Order: sequence, then C-alpha cells, then structure tokens
Amino acid sequence: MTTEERHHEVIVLGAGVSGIYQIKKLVDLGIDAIVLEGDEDLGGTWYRNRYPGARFDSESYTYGYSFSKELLDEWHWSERFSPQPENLRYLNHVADKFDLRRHMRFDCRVETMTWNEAERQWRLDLTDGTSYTARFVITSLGPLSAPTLPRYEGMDEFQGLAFHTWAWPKEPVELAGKRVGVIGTGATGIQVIAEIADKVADLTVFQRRPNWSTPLNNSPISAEEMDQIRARYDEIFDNCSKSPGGFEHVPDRRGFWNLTAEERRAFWDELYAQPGFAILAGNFMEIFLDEEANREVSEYIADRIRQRVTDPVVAEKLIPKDHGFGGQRLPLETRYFEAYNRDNVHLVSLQDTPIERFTPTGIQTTAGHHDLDIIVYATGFDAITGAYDRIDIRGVGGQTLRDKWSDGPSTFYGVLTTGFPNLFMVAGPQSVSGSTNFPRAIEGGVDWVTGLLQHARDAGRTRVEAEADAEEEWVREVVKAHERMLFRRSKGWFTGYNSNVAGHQEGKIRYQAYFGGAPKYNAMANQVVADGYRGVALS
Ligand code: NA7
Repeated sequence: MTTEERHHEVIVLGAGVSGIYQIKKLVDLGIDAIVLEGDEDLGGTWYRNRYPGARFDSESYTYGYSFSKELLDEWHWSERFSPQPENLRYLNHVADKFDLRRHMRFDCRVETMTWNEAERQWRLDLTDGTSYTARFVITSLGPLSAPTLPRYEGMDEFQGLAFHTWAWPKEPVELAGKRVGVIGTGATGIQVIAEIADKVADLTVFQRRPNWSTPLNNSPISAEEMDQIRARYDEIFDNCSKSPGGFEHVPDRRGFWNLTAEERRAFWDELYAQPGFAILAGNFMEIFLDEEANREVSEYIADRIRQRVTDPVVAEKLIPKDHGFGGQRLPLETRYFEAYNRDNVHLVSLQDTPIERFTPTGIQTTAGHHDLDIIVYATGFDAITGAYDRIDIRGVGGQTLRDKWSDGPSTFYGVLTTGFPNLFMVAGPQSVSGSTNFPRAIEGGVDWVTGLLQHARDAGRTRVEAEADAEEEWVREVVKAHERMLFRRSKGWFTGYNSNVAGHQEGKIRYQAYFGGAPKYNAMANQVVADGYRGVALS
C-alpha cells in the first residue's frame, strides 16, 4: 500500500451540514483547507438517511443556512417540513453555488489521528493508506452519524433484506407485497412506519419502549407563501436566535399554574394543531421541570393517542409509561397512530414478548414467529460521541480521546477538549447543537471556531488548547443545566443511553449536550471571546 502525505493548514472532517458551512468560511478567508468525507458524496445525514418518510421536523425555512441573502432569495422550500431528497438537493445546490466541491475529498475515512507535539500538527491516517497532516483539524462529524445495530442471536442468518435506516439503499426498495418488520420507534421508526404502512403487504413493528409523538402538521409552501417567508427571513432568524431551541416557537411565559386546567387544555388543543415543535417549544417551561405539570400534559397527549387508535389495548401499548412528555427527543408524526388501525399493521411489544432470535425467515419472539421479507433497523445511533469513538484520536502523550471520554465527554463549550490541541469541534459534545435546531446552532459554532482560528493565526500562535480548569467549569455548567430537566432520568440518546453500545447503559448518564438553551450558550460563548478567549491557552 502506498502512503502519500499531504499537508493543509486546516482539515475539516465531514461534508454534512456543518462541514459545508465550515469550508465556506475557511475558503472565504483564503485559508488552505480541505474537507475529508468518508462517504462518496456530500450531505452527511441527508445523504445517508434515504428511508421513506425522512424529512425535517424543523420548519424548512429555519433549517436552511442564513449566511447568504442570495441563497435565501433563490431557494424555494416546497414543504414546511422538507423531505430528504429536497434537503440533499439543497446541500448540493449550496456546495455548487459557492464552488465548494473542489475543496472536498470523498471516500476518505480517517482511521487514526495523531498529535505531533514537536511539529504542532495532526497526522491523519486514512483507511486507504493515505496520510494527511494539518496544523488544525475541525471535526464536523455530526451528532447522529454512528448508527448502531441490536445484537440478537441469528441476525446474520436472516435471508431477506435487512438494513439500518441510515443505510437505506440508494436504489429503490420494492415494498409492495412485502412483509416488513421495523425494529425501533424513535423519531426515525415513527417516520418510516407511518410512511410505509399503506405500501407494504404486512408491517410488524417491534417496539421496545413507546415514544410520545405529536403531529408534524406538514403542508406545501406556495410561491406566494415563499415570497412572504423571504421577506421575513431577518425576523425569522432573529426569532430563532432568541428561543432556547433555535426555533420560532417560544415557551409560553404565562405560568402553568396561573391558568386553570381548562385553559391549559384549550391551549394544548391549539398547540396540537400547530406545525412542528410548537407543542414542545411553545409549551409552558414548567412541563420540563415540574413533575406535576409534566404529568398533566402527558395525560393530555395520552388522551390524544387514545382518541386516534381504535383498539384500546394497542393504544395503551403506544403510550409511554416510563417517561413523561418531552422527557426524550420528541418524534413528530404524520398519521403514525392511525397506521395501527390498519389490518396489515401489527404492534409487537418487546416488553411483553421479547425477541428470542432471528431466523432465516424472520424474527422469533417468545410469543411466536414473524415471517418477514425485509427487516428495517430503526435502532438509532451512538449519539454525539459515537463518531469520535470510531476514530482512534491520540492527543498529547498518546492519550486517546476514547479513553478520555469513556465515562462521557468533557469539553470546553463543546469546541475544545484538553489534551487534544488544535482540534476544534463543530457540533461537538456538550454544545447546543445536540439539543436545538441543528443549523441554527452550527452556524454559531462554525463562526466561533473560525473566530478562534483567526485569532490564533493573527497572533502567530500555532497551538490552541483549552485550560483544564476552564473545561471543568464548562462541564459543571452542562451538568447543572441537565439536572434541572426531568429528562435527566430518561433512557434516550440525550442522556447517552444506548443498549447496543458497551458502557452506555442505564444508570450511567453521559452529559452529551448542553441543555441551558441556545441564547444562554451563545451569550456565554461570546463572553469568552470578549474576555480575550478566557480559558483557552494559545502558544
Ligand atoms: P432513537 O431515538 O435512539 O430510537 C431508537 C429506537 O430503537 C428506540 O425505539 C429504541 O428503543 C429502539 N432500539 C434500540 N436498540 C434496540 C434493540 N436492541 N432492540 C429493540 N429496540 C431497540 O433513534 P432514531 O434514529 O429514531 O432517532 C435519532 C435521532 O435522529 C432523532 O432524535 C432525530 O434527531 C434524528 P428504546 O427506546 O431504547 O427502548
């Protein structure tokens, strides 16, 4: 195998939503930089998740980049919550418009990354034997890019088609007449189940724990509406910047207990009919913090499920009992609950009848055998830190990042991590990107990282590292924000729980995201800059 070595001042890892914007910023500054992307093309999440039903659950016009007025003026989002093919077209349009592809190298999977203290640079070794060196590495690996499969006996023996939603084939999958099994009822499972229920012969849903889910209330965007949106873009982005989740929806500040129970239910009736995360991000803050408030809103949503599902036994199985509404990432749905009213859709609760094993022809549970032609794993991701763990990253003194983060990540604002100089993370662990409308958070993240990079370059500094004390202070802040929220007890990916990843089990919280809200995060991050990058050692 030949080893070629190439050097750039900055190497960006990942050509998804954040990598695309990051390289744009670097190119604009005239910095010698390239993007290394493991896949054969750009788009990250939107390149990979081709499963039926994949779409935004952020309003499309709050998801697009805000950095170019020209781009905002020319792009027409066809739906309020745009589907995957359009999202991928959009990202390609951005890359082509700003001629970014020539700074991207595809099929470049980084296997190891080693810090060289003497040279003050990183060496990146790729799986194909190629090596690169760079003064700075910026990771834009994505918070949900390391898919995980369950570990059931006999999985390899299944003779039909089987794939994770992340790896849904590019070529059309023939669903008509097929018996399909879906494992997992997170945001992904809920989208795919609702979309294919009427397209397959038979659909069996293997549900371990139900999730709360509320209507997406999607609709097309006409040319006229798009013009109105365009005229409002400044206001839209301004609204997003002021809300904790980076959406236009803002929490209701009237006070949960200042209203009567009837008034609250009337308010929830309104929210339930509104698009997107209104019911979550536009609700009372108390539902996330106060057990009793949470119980009441959960009961309201449970009633909605009962109204929509014909069979009361099935309805009860679909209502979460182990966590309240908003206690995990809320999946949004389009006629998901109605899918269970169809004769060809069957719900298997794995709590009642666990999977025993896979067979060549399907799945055996304790209650019987399910004959299947296709198995879809909607089993989620090794969230936020998984993509980092999949690279052997070796910092000062040969310490690996995997070891440093074995009990959960530890960072300075989700951007830097002590012991790994000149490694900047966009959408890194303990930033707001895992807990908010992603592009809104990463635009801020990219700008912050780029600002720090410029600051170091202008000052002629070649080594940038977070101070240990400053990192500890940020971790304390992350824990504090997390502990306020009721979801601290949940078993979702917010808390780093994943039964399929060793060491990420129940009872061991990994503080992976900052939950204090984007405005607070941004204010604090900006203060770091105003204080001359307090907490960052430059040499
Ligand atoms: P999630 O939200 O992590 O959901 C994964 C689902 O798969 C969830 O229902 C899990 O049940 C289930 N799961 C995971 N492992 C198993 C095994 N071994 N057996 C049975 N069921 C299993 O991932 P998504 O892809 O839906 O969503 C991820 C994010 O992508 C989402 O939040 C959006 O931001 C986009 P569990 O609840 O753990 O019992």
